[in-house]
Amino acid sequence: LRNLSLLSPEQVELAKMLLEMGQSHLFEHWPEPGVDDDKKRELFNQVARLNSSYPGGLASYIKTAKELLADSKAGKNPYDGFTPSVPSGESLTFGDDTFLQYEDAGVKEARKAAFVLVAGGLGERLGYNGIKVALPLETTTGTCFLQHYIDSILALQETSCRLAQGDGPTEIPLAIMTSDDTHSRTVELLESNAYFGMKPTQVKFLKQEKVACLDDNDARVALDPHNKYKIQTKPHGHGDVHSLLYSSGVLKEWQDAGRRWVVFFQDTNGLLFKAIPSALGVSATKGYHVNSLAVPRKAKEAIGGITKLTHQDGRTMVINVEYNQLDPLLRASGYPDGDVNSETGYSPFPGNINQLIFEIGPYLEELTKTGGAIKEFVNPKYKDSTKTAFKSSTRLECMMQDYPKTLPPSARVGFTVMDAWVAYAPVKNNPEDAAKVPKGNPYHSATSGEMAIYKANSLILRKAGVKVDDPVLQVFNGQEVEVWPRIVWKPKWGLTYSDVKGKVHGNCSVTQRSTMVIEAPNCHIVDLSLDGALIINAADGTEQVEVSGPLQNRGWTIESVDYKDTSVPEEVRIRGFKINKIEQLVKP
Ligand code: UGB
Repeated sequence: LRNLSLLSPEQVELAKMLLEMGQSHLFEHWPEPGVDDDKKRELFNQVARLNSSYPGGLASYIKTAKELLADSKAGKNPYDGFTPSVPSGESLTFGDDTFLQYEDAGVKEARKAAFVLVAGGLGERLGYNGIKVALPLETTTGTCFLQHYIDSILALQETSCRLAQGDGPTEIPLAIMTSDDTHSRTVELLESNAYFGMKPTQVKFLKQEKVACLDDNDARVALDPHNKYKIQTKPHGHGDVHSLLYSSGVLKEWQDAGRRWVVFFQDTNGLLFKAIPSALGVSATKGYHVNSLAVPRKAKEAIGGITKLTHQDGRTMVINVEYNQLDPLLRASGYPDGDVNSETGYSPFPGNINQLIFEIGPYLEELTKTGGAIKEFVNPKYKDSTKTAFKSSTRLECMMQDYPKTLPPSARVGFTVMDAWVAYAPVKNNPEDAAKVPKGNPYHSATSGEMAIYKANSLILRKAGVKVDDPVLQVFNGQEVEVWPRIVWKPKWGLTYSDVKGKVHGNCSVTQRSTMVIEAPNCHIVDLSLDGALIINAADGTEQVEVSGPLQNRGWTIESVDYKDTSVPEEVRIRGFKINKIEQLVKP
């Protein structure tokens, strides 16, 4: 109390709130006024930040924490009363007529979309020291994820706005959620690369704040073990994106500008823009308020499963159930074997890839009610079975895909399943963990992420009529992968399957050892037979370039690299190979 005079009136109110919420330990140890006064004020500045960055403030955080910790101690299952069943959604086959119709509809709709990249996570599972969006998605061109995302959005913008002939919005905005762990490096990556061609005003940063850690079941806020004037904090999870879009006013701004869709995506999926146009088409055609993109998922694979949950009281929802909860939920609900593959070789529950498309109107309406707060969870690691003490402090967490949990049953929540080869190749696992993934399940490593790009592009060209040789199997960093010809193109060349089909003519073929890089947006491939490396450089965008004939050279080869070899840069080591550029033909 003697210290109260050090604080501003707002801080005094916060101190009272903390006392009421059982947090007196935060300042009980304070020495008399005159000692460490600045540090005491600093603690309250931090309290004010924690209070203002959480919907409902710190009091609400502590109250929810107490409830969730009590539920966790009692072993309460969050899915109590719910029975899981297989939901029905739209299932697309890449390249067929239905797919093409959706793709067409999606491209037209895209100019009314806004994109949101959640990139606040450091990717501890990957064990990479930099920010994940700076990693190359493939090392043939070295294009990083962030550049590829921006190239894709700009390609969508160009095509979509051209089709609209000047009607409605002309720019597609991008919001990037960062955190203290990633913010400055993300800004720097953009600034040092002229925003990869996007206007700086098109990009908005939303920085998420960490939340207070908790020491015990009474939700006593944890002080930093090395600084008794600082509250220990940890990330709250990607679910923060909703409250940030709401509190920053960005969502409202987008709606006022006539936008209709928000498309959320994660930091390292080099395939996702091949799936976005058609998925957006599904949202627009079916009028989905929420559309989750999904892929067939192997039972127990470490991605969430999209599940229909029916409550005893009749409520139903279609929601992602995290992989560690799906199996026990099934076992407790009359599926004694839990999460197992069906005769298709996949789990009947499609895998959530956390690429979500929301319709802005209903989304903003819901956030106006909730302030963007979504259902949280807590995952304390207890010292023993009495569940009275934690091994280390815990905190509340939230996930962006839990947004539909608060929606009324009238909300139109759907999903779109697409083959994984064309929609999902994240880079999440380090080489050691990836090598331990059960055979047949995806590695989700830098190795598999890069090989997936070549496979998808090869298969798309095959569908478009090119004779592409079969892949060979090779092992890199202990992972056996299919090595297809290294075919890479810029989104402005082949944004959609229709674009690709329209630019490939006659009898074309590509051998397995070949590399083909297409940068020129208006390049046509005519009767080309390639055996080696061919680089088609970006000419003036409008200029038509034609590439044809038999082309042969020594090409580019792939050389194994050991991930333990620290003389090789980390982004190369984590994929287990490097590209040796021996000989190539450069056009035009
Ligand atoms: N992220 C943030 O922006 N802020 C945070 O505080 C945390 C993360 P992870 P996760 O695609 O396979 C998700 O760590 O959370 C960003 C789904 O929950 O890569 O383990 C981060 O930068 C799961 O259902 O994934 O699992 C990254 O871009 C499944 O779909 C993104 O959030 C799984 O992804 C995801 O973070 C998957």
